[in-house]
Amino acid sequence: SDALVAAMPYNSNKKLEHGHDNAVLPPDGITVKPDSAALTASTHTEQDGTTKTGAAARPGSNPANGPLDRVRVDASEQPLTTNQGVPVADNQNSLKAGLRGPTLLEDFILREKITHFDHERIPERVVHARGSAAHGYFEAYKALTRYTRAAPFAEKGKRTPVFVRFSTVAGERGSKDTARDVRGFAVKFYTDEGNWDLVGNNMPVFFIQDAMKFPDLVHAVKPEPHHGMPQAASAHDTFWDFVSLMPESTHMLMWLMSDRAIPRSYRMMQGFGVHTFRLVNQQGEAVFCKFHWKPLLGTHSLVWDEAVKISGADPDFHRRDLWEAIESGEFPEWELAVQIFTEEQAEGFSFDVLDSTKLIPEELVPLTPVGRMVLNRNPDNFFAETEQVAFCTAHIIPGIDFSNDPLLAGRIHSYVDTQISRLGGPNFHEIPINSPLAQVQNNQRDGMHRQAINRGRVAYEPNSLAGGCPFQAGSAGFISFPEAVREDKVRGKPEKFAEHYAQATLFYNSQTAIEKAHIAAAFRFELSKVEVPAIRQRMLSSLVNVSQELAAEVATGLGMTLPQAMPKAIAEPPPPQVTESPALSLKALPGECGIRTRQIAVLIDNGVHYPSLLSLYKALTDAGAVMHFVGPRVGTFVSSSNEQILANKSMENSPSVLFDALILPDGNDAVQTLAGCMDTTDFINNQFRHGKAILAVGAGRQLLKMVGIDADSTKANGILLADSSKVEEIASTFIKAVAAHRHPSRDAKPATT
Ligand code: HDD
Repeated sequence: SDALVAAMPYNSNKKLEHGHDNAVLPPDGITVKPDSAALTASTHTEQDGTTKTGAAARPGSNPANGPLDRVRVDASEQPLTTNQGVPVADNQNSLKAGLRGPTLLEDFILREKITHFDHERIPERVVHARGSAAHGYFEAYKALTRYTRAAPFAEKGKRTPVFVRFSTVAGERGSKDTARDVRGFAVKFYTDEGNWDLVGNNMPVFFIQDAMKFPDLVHAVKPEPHHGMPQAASAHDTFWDFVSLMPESTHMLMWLMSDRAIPRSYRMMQGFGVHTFRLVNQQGEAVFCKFHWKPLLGTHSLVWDEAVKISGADPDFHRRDLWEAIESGEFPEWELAVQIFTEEQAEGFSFDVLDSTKLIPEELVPLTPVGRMVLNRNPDNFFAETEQVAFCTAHIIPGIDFSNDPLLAGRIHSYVDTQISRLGGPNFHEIPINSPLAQVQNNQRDGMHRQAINRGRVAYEPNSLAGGCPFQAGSAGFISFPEAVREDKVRGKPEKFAEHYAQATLFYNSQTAIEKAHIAAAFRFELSKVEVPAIRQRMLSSLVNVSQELAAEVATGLGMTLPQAMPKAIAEPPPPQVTESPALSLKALPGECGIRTRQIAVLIDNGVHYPSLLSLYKALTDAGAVMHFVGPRVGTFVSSSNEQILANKSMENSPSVLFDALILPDGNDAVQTLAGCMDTTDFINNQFRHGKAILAVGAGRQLLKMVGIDADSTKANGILLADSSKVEEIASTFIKAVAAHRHPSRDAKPATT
């Protein structure tokens, strides 16, 4: 019979999968078990843009729609074969001499299958091993030809296909998504003039100034080499030992201890190219530039207690979130903005723009929006695409050039180099996800796993036998910006690199009170895990240089007295031009303040009040939320008026940290049974503690009372009460409360200042 089931993400890009009747249905409010005709009607193609809320992908605007077709494999209605294409008769039994006899060496089918399996794994990335990716496009708002000849910015409305991989840095491939960590934000633009990789992070600065220190940094943060612990965490002695001895890392530590390091979603974080790059126009004139990605959904984060609990409940939290959003047609979107400035301007700054531990405050150089990026298609195959994609900072195109940032210099080498061992040779550019849409022709030949079949007998230049082809492109090709250099060869740093604290202080001073409290709590937590007291002491003495207030709070949290400030590398630092920058707070980017894709849990049990539930369900799904009925178990429940409701989640398999908001529905019997269940208490308490919106309807109010929440006194803070007859009126208030993301005044630990 018909049942009320929660809105589930559905994949409109893919054909109906066998055995998944309901799973592919669109979240169009109440869904009833469909007949097969209705099911077919609700399956859409990717080109059918009207069925999705995001912008429709233009045919061909995803690289996977065209060139990748060549390598796509669909086994539907096909027989099983070996790798040589030989049909396999029996995939259950190896070839034996008699039913109970030895297996024969001759069994090439068994041996091929096992051999391939034995070599399925490739080395994981040495950093950023865990990640998730998606296809999409970049669209230019207007021509940027005044500054750059780079193909993606050639004209208004031009679309360039992209593949984007988000990642954590420290954890291994199978680690959790919600670790406190920097997030990678790597974009591959498949431009007309070759691939451009903008390999950035969700923080605009970095730990170190020179690539020479990168292996040290990574060795310090990775699990300690003697016992391989801790996984995906910086809260251990070797990390804090290293960074406390490297004051240049202090600014980045402020970002890492802030809520930016525990984003709510990849879709809700910024991206930064970090380094200063050059834009070069057709006339060869150059300006400096920094790249910024701004999420349309705004910047939102988890709270630490929530992040810790999510890592147990769903280690794939961010991967799932990105996947489900794209599958359901909620395409994440970012705006690309640039900070453009000249070399002369840069000379006047109190910091050096070649120093990756510094950002350029927006007050000094404002952001110019130049385009938007939409991710509208999930990969078909995780390994082939997400794992094998190779981002390299060396991949730039005409119109983009490097600066002399010494960190960037090391990266230009490192990325290509690492792919050679990770992907097994110099032909990694031929793996479909890495191959440019632009035609490749040169005299490079052979090597492991070569795919191209180069014709002719000429593989050298100059040649006459091939008419001189392929010929040099001259001014149509990539020309390095002819920067004049006349210096001594030295190992050293410019003077301004020695100033390590001004921007750490700028960052701290630009945070709201609650953000500051979270930073102090994060330092407290991380340093509390450090076992050697001298390391805690040294870090605290460095923090004194950032903020006396912050250092004192952390010291109190660790039961320590405040040490002397660490001596600075530069006695009289140049006075900073900017001392507060509101753009550095997460609050600066609230985003579209709706509730699209927000996950809302409704606790249910037998006897729940149906009409009020239905009304809320409709209002919230109409606003774009994803509703989940969560019961003491999964399966069907019966309302007080005898309707069936299907719980797709249980409190056991989906604790409340996975949801953005909670509804406690009306219905005396349901409330009585839920009240007798320990999971209910944890469920409500965590939602409350983490500052999420809660709506209690009718008898549902008793559940709040049961866990000791005085709803009347906290009314203003995202706790809403309503009678069953009034849910329609409360719905819009509840939507606002969910859209606020969090009600931090309820954040009891750490205490707000
Ligand atoms: Fe790096 C991966 C970002 C400094 C060496 N890095 C990697 C990825 C991102 C970044 C997003 C993952 C790309 C993907 O999804 O496949 N890295 C950064 C940023 C840095 C930075 C924003 C500073 C501004 N990295 C950095 C330095 C070096 C490296 C200084 C070495 C000198 N990074 C690598 C690497 C990785 C990598 C070893 C590991 C896997 C890979 O490249 O493909 O080459």
